[in-house]
Amino acid sequence: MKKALIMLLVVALLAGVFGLAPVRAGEGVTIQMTIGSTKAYVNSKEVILDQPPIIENSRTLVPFRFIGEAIGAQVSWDASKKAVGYVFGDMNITLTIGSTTAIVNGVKNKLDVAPKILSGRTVVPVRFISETIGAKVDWNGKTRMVTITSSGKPVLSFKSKAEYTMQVNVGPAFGWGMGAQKWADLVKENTGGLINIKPYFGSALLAGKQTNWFQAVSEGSIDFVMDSTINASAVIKSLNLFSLPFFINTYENVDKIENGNSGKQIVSDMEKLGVITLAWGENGFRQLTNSKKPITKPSDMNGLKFRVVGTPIFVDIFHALGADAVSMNWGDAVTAFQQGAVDGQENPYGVLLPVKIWEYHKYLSNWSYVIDPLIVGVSKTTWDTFPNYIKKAIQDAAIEAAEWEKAYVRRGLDGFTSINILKNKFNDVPEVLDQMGYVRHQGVQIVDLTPEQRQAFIDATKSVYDKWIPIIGQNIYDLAKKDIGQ
Ligand code: X2X
Repeated sequence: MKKALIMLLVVALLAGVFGLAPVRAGEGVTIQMTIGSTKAYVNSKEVILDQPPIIENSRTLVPFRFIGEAIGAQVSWDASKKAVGYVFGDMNITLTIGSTTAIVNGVKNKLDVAPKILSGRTVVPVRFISETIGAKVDWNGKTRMVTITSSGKPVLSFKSKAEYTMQVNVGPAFGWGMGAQKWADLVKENTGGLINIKPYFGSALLAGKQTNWFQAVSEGSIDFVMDSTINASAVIKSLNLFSLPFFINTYENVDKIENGNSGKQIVSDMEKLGVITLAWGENGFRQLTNSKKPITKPSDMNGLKFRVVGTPIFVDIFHALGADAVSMNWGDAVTAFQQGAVDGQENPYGVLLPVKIWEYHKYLSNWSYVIDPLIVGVSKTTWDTFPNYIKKAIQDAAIEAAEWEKAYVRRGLDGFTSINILKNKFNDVPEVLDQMGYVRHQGVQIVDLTPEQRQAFIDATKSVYDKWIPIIGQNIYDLAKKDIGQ
């Protein structure tokens, strides 16, 4: 007892000499550091750093021992592995010089920038360390100061559920379905089997009612989702932006909207109702197919009956074009094609190939009238149960799976861009690289609209804009136009 007291005194004295007030786990702390400056502050007390913080790839790197001790972690250095270790409560963090993979309690997290040695001093990404232990990080761009606020409370141990559910409307043979499986597989791998997500294909948890996914994920009765924005657009009105006919015409513009201010607003609309978007996937630009005749102008659609998703804007679009529209779940749609209960439908190439559309429809018009992104997301109820390192592992996997999935469904439809991403980044060369050519080869007559023909469709669907922009929100529409430079 006495010995311990003396030890404590010695430590306190030494810390006083070195100017660092020791912070024990359990105590709150505020740490301030400025890029390029050796002066740092721990609870307002000045500390001199042996290496000033630097910025690399928009991330701040700071001396590893300083940050560890300042937050109250036990710090270690393994010279043979060139690895830095932190123990904070029940959390064990390992970073390795030159590696963008950090290990937290056996779970892999991706770093934007690797730890490195600068003039003999090891520096580590400060945001990662801080957020992993649950501290808040503020960056002041003007003063170039990073402020870390930690409650000092070690994170409580986390217990995972045996299975987390994932909603997916299509089957596992679709690019979208494969993307969902890839996400689940990556999460399992990166968490060392701790997080086990099971995709329920064909909207199995919703009895096939694809337009109910948002409600289920919002309530937390389904944990994860990789599903179409169309299937959520009856609830989240701003999602109808993607279904405004002939508005978003290129892959470049889809990406700009998703990553732009309009996309952020839509994500925030969903988050308010308890669905968090981790990445954007893609179903694709939707094309028109039918069993009766080539369609080059709106009047060709007169008297034809098309299956559409059960979300109101689609009925409006088809009625504006003079066609008959029937809302139907995807699970019933294929039977309807088979039996000829409908004459046509609309879906992207990524769906047309696996469903073998040529067995039902011999005519296709490349009209790309709407784009159908996928939400790669999670219920807020579920998300809030995860410590940061689990969240990070799940988000890293979502981004990777979505990048693969987008490239897979776009392959051959955007020149060589997506084919090259698949090959170079994922070492993946799918059997069919030319999706359109493949469908044509199956005997489908494919129509490409001339600019004049396309204009006739645009003109015929103007009324949809008048009705739907106020529903979507004029502000979102304006933001989207700005995002794509219109
Ligand atoms: O039902 C459809 O058409 C599908 C598979 O594309 C969607 O889920 C939106």
